[in-house]
Amino acid sequence: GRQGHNLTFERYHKVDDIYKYIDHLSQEYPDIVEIETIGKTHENVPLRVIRIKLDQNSTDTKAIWIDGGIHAREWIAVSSVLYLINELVHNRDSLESHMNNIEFHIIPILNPDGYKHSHEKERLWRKNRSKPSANSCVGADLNRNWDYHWGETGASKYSCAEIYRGVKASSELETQAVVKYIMKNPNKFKGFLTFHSYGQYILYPWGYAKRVPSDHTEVHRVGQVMATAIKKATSNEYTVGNSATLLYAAAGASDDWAKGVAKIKYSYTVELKDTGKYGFILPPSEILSTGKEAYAAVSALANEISSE
Ligand code: ING
Ligand code: ZN
Repeated sequence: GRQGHNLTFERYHKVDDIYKYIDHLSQEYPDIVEIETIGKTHENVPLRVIRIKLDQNSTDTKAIWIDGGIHAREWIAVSSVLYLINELVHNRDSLESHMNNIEFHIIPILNPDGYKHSHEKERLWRKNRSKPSANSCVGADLNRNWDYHWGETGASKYSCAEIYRGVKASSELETQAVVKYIMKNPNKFKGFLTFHSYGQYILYPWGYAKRVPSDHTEVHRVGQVMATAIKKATSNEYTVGNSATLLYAAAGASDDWAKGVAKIKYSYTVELKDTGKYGFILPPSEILSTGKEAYAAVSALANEISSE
């Protein structure tokens, strides 16, 4: 396209277009964007973190982790994180000042193999595309693979299951890449947001059991601040609460790992639109407004974190 990439917020994009957009970012905004390849998938696709720091002179090094597309069929999570990136780089001069002090470490598509499969073969595919052995089914659920109470409630040991936990904790390349990256500098990260769909929830640990962390009062309050910011942006309601209580217990989710192992205080799973009318097959006409919700949540979290 005219701008050196084909990305729009009018439709869902294939992996190649998304990667071209990422390449374009580092060329167009070399002063604020840095790209790092942190690993590769089973199908040899690179996993790239996009680091955005709007004020390079800021000495404040608080960081927020953001990922989308850990589940293949949740396309809106990918496009919303792309929207967020686009907002940060394009409107850098008009954004609220607290956005300047935060480093954003972003992976818009954490499960590109699964996403590709969902685009080309099975729309409702959830897992990645790894194959642990000749007689096993394809795919592990990347949100059951993390090394914190791994394999307990709400995860399956059967490779054919939708919620297959993997052969062991952190068995999957996508999980390993993120763990290695965050654990190089865990203290730097004050927030962790993983975008999913659907349901319109802001969920916080623990997922492994109906238990809440000792600092849940503050974690809940900041979740509520994000929900309020979303409401202000689009008038949509997001419900805030503990994931195991609001949805179901599920061990091995990434937000549990982020809080339990990396010790990132503000760790959330955000379930984007909708509440069930279209579910995973959200029409492309919803991309822009859902992106605005993701941006509102991130900006609210950044504000809380920068003033803490
Ligand atoms: N939902 C999440 C899942 O992995 C979740 C919900 C997150 C449950 C964290 C427990 C802990 O099942 C989707 N849509 O994938
Ligand atoms: Zn999901």
